[in-house]
Amino acid sequence: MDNSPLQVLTVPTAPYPDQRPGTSGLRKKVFVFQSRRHYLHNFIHSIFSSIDLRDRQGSTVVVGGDGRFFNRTAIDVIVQMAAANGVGRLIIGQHGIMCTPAISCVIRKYKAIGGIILTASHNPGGPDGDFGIKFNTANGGPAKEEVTNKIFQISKTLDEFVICPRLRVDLTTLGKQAFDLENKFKPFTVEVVDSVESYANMLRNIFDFAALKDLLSGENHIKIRLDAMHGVVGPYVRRILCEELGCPANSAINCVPVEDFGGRRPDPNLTYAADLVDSMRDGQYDFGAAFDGDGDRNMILGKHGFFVTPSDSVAVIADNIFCIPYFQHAGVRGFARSMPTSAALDRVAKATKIELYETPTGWKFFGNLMDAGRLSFCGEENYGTGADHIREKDGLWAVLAWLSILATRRQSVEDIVKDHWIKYGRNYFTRYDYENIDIDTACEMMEELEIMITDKSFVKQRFAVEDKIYQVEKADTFDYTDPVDSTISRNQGLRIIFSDGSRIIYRLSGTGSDGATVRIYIDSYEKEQSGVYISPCHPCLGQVMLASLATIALKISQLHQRTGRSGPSVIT
Ligand code: VG1
Ligand code: CO
Repeated sequence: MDNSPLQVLTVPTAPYPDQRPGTSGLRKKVFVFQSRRHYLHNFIHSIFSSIDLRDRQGSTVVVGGDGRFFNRTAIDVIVQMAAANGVGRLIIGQHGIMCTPAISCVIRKYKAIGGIILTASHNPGGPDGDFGIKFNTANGGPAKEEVTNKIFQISKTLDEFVICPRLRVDLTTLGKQAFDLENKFKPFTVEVVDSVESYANMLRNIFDFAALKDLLSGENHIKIRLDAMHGVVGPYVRRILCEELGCPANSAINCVPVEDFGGRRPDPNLTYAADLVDSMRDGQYDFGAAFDGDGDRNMILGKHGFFVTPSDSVAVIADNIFCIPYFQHAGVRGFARSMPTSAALDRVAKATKIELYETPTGWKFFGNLMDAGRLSFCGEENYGTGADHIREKDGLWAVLAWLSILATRRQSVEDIVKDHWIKYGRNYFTRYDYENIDIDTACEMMEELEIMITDKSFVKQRFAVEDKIYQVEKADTFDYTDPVDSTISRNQGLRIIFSDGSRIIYRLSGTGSDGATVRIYIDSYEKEQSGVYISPCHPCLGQVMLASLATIALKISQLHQRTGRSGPSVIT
């Protein structure tokens, strides 16, 4: 065996103009990574170069992914490039697998300078699907815009990268591996860690596992069904819910991570997790949940597939937050939601006199508030829920939060949600996604809309659909000033707010890989205890209730005329 130190090579390369990270990382079709020479290398080099050399030398970095196609190839390259870039130690999940919340946890635990997460989250996987790279910083959260802008700038001018091409790491065996590098005094080490352990330990300190065990496997236990959608969360569900909390093995489905997620989109919503909803209809299970590819999102269902909208889910958890021991000890400093998320949480914040923050879409904005000790619990309409135990949204945490509420209240999911509506009134919410729209068409629409709605004459305009009339009260582009460091993030969505408090929001997604995705978010608030709002929660009731506003949203934007589409790709 050749024991000579590993050579560090400098390789010339040409920059790419399109490596701008989106809402959470860089996402592209797999073939882009495969077919464009050094596409992956360039981006990884840009990440390392964005970190000051003094911080990078000898530092610890965490690496893991959701197991999708290209994950393994990417990790091999990252290891070789981390070594060449002066990183001292890599901590990698066994087999290169680790869910996004666990990576956030491990970054914090080992005081790493950051982590690289190989995932395109809920986007499809496999050779024809998407691949993605998220970069998280020392707080465990997604890199802030200042950092992602720097990465992008570097990627546009890069002309070489460094790599240790002969370095080979074994990701199957737990433990440390050390490598001697040419011109380096200290060996470069790779520590392959159990992907679940640190994260499970953390959860044990947040929740009352004895109470959860009783709920799930005690004498009067409830029956649950969890769908990991062949994403990374499967092994976590098995170890924590089945082995430790005693759920029977058949309560967890699709728990083996596969490279193409079984050909399905690992997106926990009523469209892509329809199988779970169907399997719950006959009332066999009291509680159901699904997760996305990288395990940071969750969808919550009650018996018979009763659907809890993510905006309601965050409000209900907030209202029952002291069912979770962590908050009994740590207290609650603040709540937050992303701007397009319904205002259900605001009502809880008001009633409990807890500060409420409204941020742009994307978890990085919450992280800053958490680091400053101003935020404890938050969520997004897009199936993201989480707290300040880490700096990412956390799918399994949300499930254990709900189960803690069930264990304390011993009521059904449906009763808990209905009680909530009776107490606070109900926020209806729906979202239309138009995927794969021509980028120029989408940008032109947003620009024209902005001009139109920010014109003084737009306020007070009335829109009528059938017998309903809505009058514009306020319209603007959402610009956010971070309350901690005063950083301003502009153009985070266009808002039209009507005099009855209902809203229409237009926003371009930052996570697609092909063309543009236009999102239209619509919500309204109903305080009266009419028959409608206590009637069984039909998953689509929000859509029915908000149909007039949707018509107005399409009329104002002329989206169908502009794009030739006759309807959205997905309705939430
Ligand atoms: C979407 C969601 C947002 C989420 C982001 C990353 O962003 O709307 O709530 O934080 O994805 O989630 P966008 O820009 O497409 O609307 V994940 O699970 O991809 O890390
Ligand atoms: Co995700």
